[in-house]
Amino acid sequence: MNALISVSDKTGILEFAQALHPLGVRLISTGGTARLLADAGLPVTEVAELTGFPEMLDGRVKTLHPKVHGGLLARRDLPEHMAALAAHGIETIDLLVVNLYPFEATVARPDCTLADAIENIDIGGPAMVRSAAKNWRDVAVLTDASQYPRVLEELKAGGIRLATRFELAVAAFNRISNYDAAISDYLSSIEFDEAAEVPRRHEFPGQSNGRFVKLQDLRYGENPHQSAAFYRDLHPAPGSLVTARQLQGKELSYNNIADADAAWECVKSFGTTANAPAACVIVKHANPCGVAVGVDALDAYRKAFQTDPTSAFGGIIAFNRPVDAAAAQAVSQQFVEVLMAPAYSPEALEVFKAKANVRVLEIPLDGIDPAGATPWARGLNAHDVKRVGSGLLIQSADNHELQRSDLKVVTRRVPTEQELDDLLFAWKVAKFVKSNAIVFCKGGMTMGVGAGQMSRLDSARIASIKAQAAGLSLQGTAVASDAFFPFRDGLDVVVDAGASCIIQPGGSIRDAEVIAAADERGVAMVFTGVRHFRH
Ligand code: 93A
Repeated sequence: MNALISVSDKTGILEFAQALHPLGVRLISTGGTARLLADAGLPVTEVAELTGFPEMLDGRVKTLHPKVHGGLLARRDLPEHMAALAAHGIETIDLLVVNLYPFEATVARPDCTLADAIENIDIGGPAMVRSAAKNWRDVAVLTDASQYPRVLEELKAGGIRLATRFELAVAAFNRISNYDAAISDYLSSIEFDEAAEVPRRHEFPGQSNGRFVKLQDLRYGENPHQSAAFYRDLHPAPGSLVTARQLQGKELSYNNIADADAAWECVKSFGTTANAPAACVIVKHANPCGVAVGVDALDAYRKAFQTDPTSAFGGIIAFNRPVDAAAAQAVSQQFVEVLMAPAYSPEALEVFKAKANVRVLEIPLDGIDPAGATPWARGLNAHDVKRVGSGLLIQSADNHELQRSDLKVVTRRVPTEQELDDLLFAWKVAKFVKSNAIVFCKGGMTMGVGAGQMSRLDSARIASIKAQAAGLSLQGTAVASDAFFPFRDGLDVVVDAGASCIIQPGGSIRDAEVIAAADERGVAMVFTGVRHFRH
């Protein structure tokens, strides 16, 4: 049995080859790999010896030869194929072990030049992998070190199973497809400039072609009669949900993932660095039902929970801070579906051990660069995609961040500093509440959330009813409305409920009427000039 081994990442290859040798496998290898094996005392045939051609053009042509591709592609069940091999003195290659030039790692380096990238486009490797994978019935193709142990085990047990060969071929084509996508993404993302040492990038590779990698099949979709799977971008943004590590708990469901994303994106909007305020977001059915900032994770959680303890039951909870024992203790008092945080103290993890079903996700935030030039670098989605019938709607994601200086006071009464803080907090939350959104806040916590109603008036009423049900007083609260009030009636409802100040985009043809109503009721109102519909 002939094995051709040609790997850039040499992890585990020596051990693998050392295990192949006593099984009677003949080792054929390219320059660097051959040297490594020979230095360890293994008998190796150099590809150059096999082909009768030296590696040439700085290694650009090593394995591109009929002796290699004939040996990989010949069908062992076709006498004509075998006769052709014999006529040309070609031996079969039965096992191919290849991993490719590190293109992805090369272009991830900030100082990568176009020439570096081009030199790292592997040609011969993918060609061999394709040949072997096409001929999977006769050739086993390994493209990742994680596959070595299983193949070895099967070889020792008498031979690599057909099902395994097929699986390896599928993995091989996936690898090649992702590799080519990385090349295509990189090349389409650079601004060509003959003189530039390091080319400028429009966007991070992976954003341009929208390539996805399947993470897992899900048990079902939004409902049990729907099938579903979870995919991630080829190059996920740092700190995004898809980079999560599940530390314990049941398998994530489709709805868990959707809700977790809403909670996670919302909590990240309060800051991802160590000096950001501690924030906690509790989500139910894609809407925040409690959001708060506090002196620490525990304080933020307690406040967030107070908003709507009824809805928080079975909630999805996210923190932008490490969870310590105190916060873990508090959270473990309630029924929680999913918990997310950048880190957990060992004591906090101990607390959840007793609650084996709780899905605990750790999502590091340290890869995010808050001052990054692209949304990707800032840990944000660049695009938002929605399926419509047989089409797609694609938009740039709603990454707008309001600054204090963007606010325009439109009423006679000017908000106090405290009110301004509450207004900005309410606005941040409203962005993550489904439209129509009305959010009452005070002292860095939500006091009433009205979400997803067809009329803004109903959202306002619901927010106030919910605050009452939770035993919270809306006196002196700040209210955010994700889009303008089309009439004064919505404003009257929130002021009747106790609001003292309002933040909204403005822009209605009846703005004058709404501003006059605010003045009449003695409340302060600011316009943002931006709206946050979320459907
Ligand atoms: O430059 S190539 O595209 N031309 C080739 O003919 C070729 N054959 C194998 N690169 C080629 N390879 C790649 O060389 C393999 O995919 C592997 O990544 C690498 C192993 O080289 P070495 O054994 O010299 O370290």
